[in-house]
Amino acid sequence: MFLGRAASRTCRSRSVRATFATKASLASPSSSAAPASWQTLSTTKNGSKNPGSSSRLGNAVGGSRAGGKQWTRMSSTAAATKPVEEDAGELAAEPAAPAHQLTEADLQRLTFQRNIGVSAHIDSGKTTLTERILYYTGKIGEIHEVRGRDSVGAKMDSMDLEREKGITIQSAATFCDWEATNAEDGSKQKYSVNIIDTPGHVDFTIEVERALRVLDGAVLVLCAVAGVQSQTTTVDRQMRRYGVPRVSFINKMDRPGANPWRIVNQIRTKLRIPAASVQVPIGSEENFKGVVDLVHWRAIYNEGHKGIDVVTSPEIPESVLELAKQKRTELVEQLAEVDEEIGELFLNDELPTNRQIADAVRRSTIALKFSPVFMGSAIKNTGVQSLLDGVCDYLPSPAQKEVLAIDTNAAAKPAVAADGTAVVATTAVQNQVPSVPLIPAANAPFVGLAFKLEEGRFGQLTYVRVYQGTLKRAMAIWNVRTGKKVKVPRLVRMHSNEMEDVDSVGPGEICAMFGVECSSGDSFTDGNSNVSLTNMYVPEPVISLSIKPKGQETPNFSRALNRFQKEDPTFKVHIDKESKETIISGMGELHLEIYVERMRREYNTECLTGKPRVAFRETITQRADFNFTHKKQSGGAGQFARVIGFIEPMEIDPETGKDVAFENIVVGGNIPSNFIPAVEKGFYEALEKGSLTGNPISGVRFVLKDGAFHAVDSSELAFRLATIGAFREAFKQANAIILEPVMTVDVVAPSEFQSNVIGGLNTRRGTIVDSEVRDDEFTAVAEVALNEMFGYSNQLRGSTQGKGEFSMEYKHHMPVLPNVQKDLEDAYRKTIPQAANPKK
Ligand SMILES: Nc1nc2c(ncn2[C@@H]2O[C@H](COP(=O)(O)OP(=O)(O)OP(=O)(O)O)[C@@H](O)[C@H]2O)c(=O)[nH]1
Ligand SMILES: [Mg+2]
Repeated sequence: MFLGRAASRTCRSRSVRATFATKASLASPSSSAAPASWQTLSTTKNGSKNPGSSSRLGNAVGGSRAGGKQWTRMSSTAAATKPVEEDAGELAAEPAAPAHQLTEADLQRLTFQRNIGVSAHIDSGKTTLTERILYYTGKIGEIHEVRGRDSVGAKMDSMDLEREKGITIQSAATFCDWEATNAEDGSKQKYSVNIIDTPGHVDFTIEVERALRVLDGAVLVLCAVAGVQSQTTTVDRQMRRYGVPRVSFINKMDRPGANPWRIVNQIRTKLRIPAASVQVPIGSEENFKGVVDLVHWRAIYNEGHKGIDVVTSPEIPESVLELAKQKRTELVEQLAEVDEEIGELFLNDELPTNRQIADAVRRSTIALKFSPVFMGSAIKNTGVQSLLDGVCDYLPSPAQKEVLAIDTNAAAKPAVAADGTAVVATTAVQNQVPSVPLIPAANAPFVGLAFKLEEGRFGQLTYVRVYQGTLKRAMAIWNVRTGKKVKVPRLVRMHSNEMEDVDSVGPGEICAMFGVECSSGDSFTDGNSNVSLTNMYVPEPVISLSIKPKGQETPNFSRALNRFQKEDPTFKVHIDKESKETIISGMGELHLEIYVERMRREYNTECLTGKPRVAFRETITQRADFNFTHKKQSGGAGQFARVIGFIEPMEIDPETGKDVAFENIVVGGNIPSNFIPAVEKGFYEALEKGSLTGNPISGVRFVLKDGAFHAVDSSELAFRLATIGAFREAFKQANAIILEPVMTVDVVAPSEFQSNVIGGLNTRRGTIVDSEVRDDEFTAVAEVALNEMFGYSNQLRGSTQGKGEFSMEYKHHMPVLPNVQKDLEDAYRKTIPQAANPKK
């Protein structure tokens, strides 16, 4: 498998004292603020800055645009959804004024609620950290480790496979109550916290994607030795995509070689987020025993069984006093760059109070301008409670996160489906810019998003984020996509794989419903409003393999595949038209391996699989015109359609993620408008299979300029077939090429194996894009074609005495070398029947 778990998951580095490098390059407060990429997300719509409040708990803003985040519109890829309605167009509408107001009771509830995700690179300790959170909040009675000796396993890794492999495969949701301590007066305040622990492995990236789609804030976990790793960057991208503010947590401070300052610097330089530590460690490596809280200027230690007692002291240990002073100054300097109030004080040479610093951290974090950095060791039960306090202090409540929905009335007229129900054209809706603000008021009309599905013992379990209004058991709700009315038979709150029945769930909450059939990404309303939430981004599969059951095929085979496909939009199943084989596709070998194993365990279906194949694509490199007539006369009504236009290469649109487009510029009614959807349909159909290798085609814009029709013989079918014919002809003239997925490969190994590792990557035609040597360990980052990566796990194990680890993720598709293209085309030609093969 691709995930290099050759080495043990524990640290291997030699004991090296943390060196407190302090070369944070801070610009003066008057100079430019946040780096461009981070700033793009923090631009306020109304131009105002820092809308937070001065109270410790923040101002639940009830409909005003707290944080002023720029909405990042996402839609699924073109291949996944085909336009149904013509010209729905983008209506760049300004957000409307909210129709509902928050009541006092809403504010009381929402102010003390947090919805957070725990996300990071693989193995950084997310599940271990979540286990501590559940223990300290009283949700579980005892701590069990991931791969612990007691073989029980962590609460959030509930699947047998997760416990055996020691990795998280599915994200798990839970909720708990945390009594946050007010650092100023020691008073306690209860917060309700919904948590989703996500997997780190990129093969299960959709789990992170959908969690971040519905969460208000996140904890970005980093390893104190490895720092920012490749999946950290991926998770960072996902957080930006959905405008999720984050606090950073440098975990594994007990590891030899732990150096939090190097990691803070990496957050600034590699992730380009203005960040500063709000803590300084007391002791290091095996002597790490607490932190200095730089904001409230006190020492925090963990004592008692599993660190359950938090002991604070105004005495800062002498050994870290100087460093703490210096780091508090650095924190203020960094805040001065992103926060107006601190900036003013800084310019006037005034020192901010603890309260002013805390308020600025919260304001700038919620406004996506800053990430406060906490540190600790989950495994050694140190620093987790102060992180939880930080989540309550600095991350937004559901009322502080702007949520905009799409007005489906404006998007498209509903079409009528075969069963007579009204169907709103999905793509037309998804192409709209969301403009209707949703207000988490309990009395407002209900609006929720189904973000995850699971086949449960009692039917489909649908995870829902309630954005507006209240979801109640036995209530009738409308699926906006299908127009169907459904009843909610059962409503539950999830605690990993356990559930608790509830009668109603308020806005800002995460829950699950039983017995409601729908798809992932569907929006629900109570029928009183016609709004829809944008769906999440779904990456395309990069690898596939053929699969068949061992022995006789039973209904369980297709039952399992259907279920997995419905639950996981990155897992796809199709029957190859030529070979008649069942092909499964996914995000990586591990992804597919897990499903094959689950078929054996959960469906008693042992399967045989073929060699994994890379998901090639085809594209064009130059424009080609077409003028194609489809004509058939065989007695009765004939078929006639002519299409004229061109196809040309198209770059991916960074905003929509689409790299195929259909454009209609026909004037004068040469093709009546009722036939245009058929032309569009034909274009998308033609994209499904390229003529070079039979793989899907991407990167093409189809422009329909002109055509002709016949009053009697023209039909939708004729125009669809004419378009397919036109596309195929033009494709031949457009200098088509084959693209292959290229992966970013991240290898970590002891330094003595560096040349072996680099040599190994070179022989696989890899390009080294980054490398870092620290103490006795190094990281190499390379870009390698996925096709070259088969068997790398064994090679790495062999060349590093089992001590190297690697992970990889999809970067982009790149053209294959000419000789590879020829081989692939020859191989494809041999598989297709003679008639379809003009060269033979
Ligand atoms: N030294 C040290 N090891 C830790 C710490 N936290 C977690 N670990 C270890 O790191 C390994 C991975 O921990 P997990 O909690 O499964 O990490 P994860 O991020 O949930 O992993 P995935 O979900 O598979 O991405 C386990 O062996 C843990 O015991 C820590 O604070 N210090
Ligand atoms: Mg985990």
